[in-house]
Formats: sequence, C-alpha cells, structure tokens
Amino acid sequence: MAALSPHVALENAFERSLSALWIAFQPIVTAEGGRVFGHEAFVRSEQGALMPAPLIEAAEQLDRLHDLGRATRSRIADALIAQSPFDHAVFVNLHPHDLLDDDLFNRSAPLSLYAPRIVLEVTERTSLAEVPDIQQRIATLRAMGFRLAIDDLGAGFAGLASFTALEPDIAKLDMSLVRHIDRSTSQRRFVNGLTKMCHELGMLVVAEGIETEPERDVLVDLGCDLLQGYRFARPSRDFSVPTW
Ligand code: G
Ligand code: MN
Repeated sequence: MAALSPHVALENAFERSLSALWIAFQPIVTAEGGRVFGHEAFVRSEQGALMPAPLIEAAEQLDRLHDLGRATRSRIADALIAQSPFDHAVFVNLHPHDLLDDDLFNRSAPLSLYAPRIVLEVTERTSLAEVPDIQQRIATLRAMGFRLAIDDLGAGFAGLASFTALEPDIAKLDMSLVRHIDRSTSQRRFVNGLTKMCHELGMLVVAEGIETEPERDVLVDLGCDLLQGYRFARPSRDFSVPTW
C-alpha cells in the first residue's frame, strides 16, 4: 500500500484533533480580594491528536483556521450553556485570521449570543496589518457587545501598533514580563510604565502566567487589576475556583 502523502496525513491528524476538541478554563481573579472576574478558554485535544500549538500550525498549513475557530467558539458556547447560570466573563483567544471569518460576525452564531460576557483576545501572531478594514471589523464586534483584549503584550510579536488598531478594553501582559519579576528591578520598572500607560488609555491590565506568591505580590503592588496563572489555578475542564 502506498504511504499517505504528508499533506493527507496532516489532514487526517487535523480532522481527528478537531473531533476530539475540548475546552479548558483557567480563572482570572481580581487583584483586590482574589474574586473570580472570569475564565480564559484554551483549546485542548485528546491524547494522540494534535496538541494546541501543532494544531494551530496544522490549521495554518492546511488553510483550515476558520474551521478550527468555529469549532472552538461553538465548544465554548456549549460549555457556557452547561454551566448556566454562571455569568462571569469568558476570555476567548482569536487568531488574527478569525477576524476575516464571516462566522465571527454572524449574530446568530453560538458564541454571539453570549457577546456581552465575552472578551476576545487578539495577539499579533501574524500581523494585524494583513487584516483589511480592521478598524471597521473591530467596531462591528464592539457593536455586537464583545469586549477586546490585546494578548501577550510585551512579547516579541505583540506590537504597540495593536493599541491604535484595536483600542482594547483590556491588556494582558505577557508572562515573560511576569516571570521572576520579584527579582528584577528593570522588569518592575517596565511593567510599572506599561501598566500606567494602559490605565491612562482606560484599559484594565491582566498579568498572566503568575506562578509564585512573590510574583503575585509585586504585580498587585504595581497596580495590575487582574491576575491569572498556576498560582491561582491551572486550566481545567470545569470553571474551577481559584486559591489566593
Ligand atoms: O498565548 P496565551 O497567553 O493565550 O497562552 C497562555 C498559555 O499559558 C496557555 O497554554 C496556558 O495553559 C499557559 N499558562 C497559564 N497559566 C500559566 C502559568 O502560570 N505558567 C505557565 N508556564 N503557563 C501558564
Ligand atoms: Mn490568551
């Protein structure tokens, strides 16, 4: 029997992963009091199927990003139905290409019904400059009730240009700025400046990837509004309750 071409093998693996897709939720807590503000949704797939990073890369290679985005948003909506009457915010990661998918703008799409609770996280994994009419698209999403966040702020690819393109409601500091911040004066100064700038622009600031108590305490002192990371809870199948 002839071996499958690499393309067909990748397509098969992608299909298997898509059908085994599930969503993990990680709480985001308030810096004041450690109450649950919301949860971030992460795509997961069963063992043997493609895991998140290869899954996104496969979708990019196969030109199937819209299928992945639609499946993800529909699974998140399923979880919200199952968790009703839970009514906290849910943070949803978008690939910049999702901004080109009509389904995202469809008011009867499963997730659109929850728009006022949804924060769409955008990262410059590929440049937002490639999205035509970006400002118009963002305005439409806002009109539908969605809020917007810029993800991975301070990482290589999350440029400050996104601030003008997105005018986000929420900024998420990349975890590279968070890691060991208690041990680095320059890191503290940088985060201090970024946080002040975000506040001046009217945004809430989330520090993500917090793993230790000293990291948490420094970020609270620097004025971050919301906190997320293994210190509080790992992503899990249900909307888990964090520890402070
Ligand atoms: O790109 P984005 O910021 O959406 O992805 C965050 C990733 O980091 C997820 O895969 C999530 O599971 C992971 N994550 C969440 N909290 C922590 C943490 O405290 N430490 C580390 N190392 N990873 C985390
Ligand atoms: Mn994210």
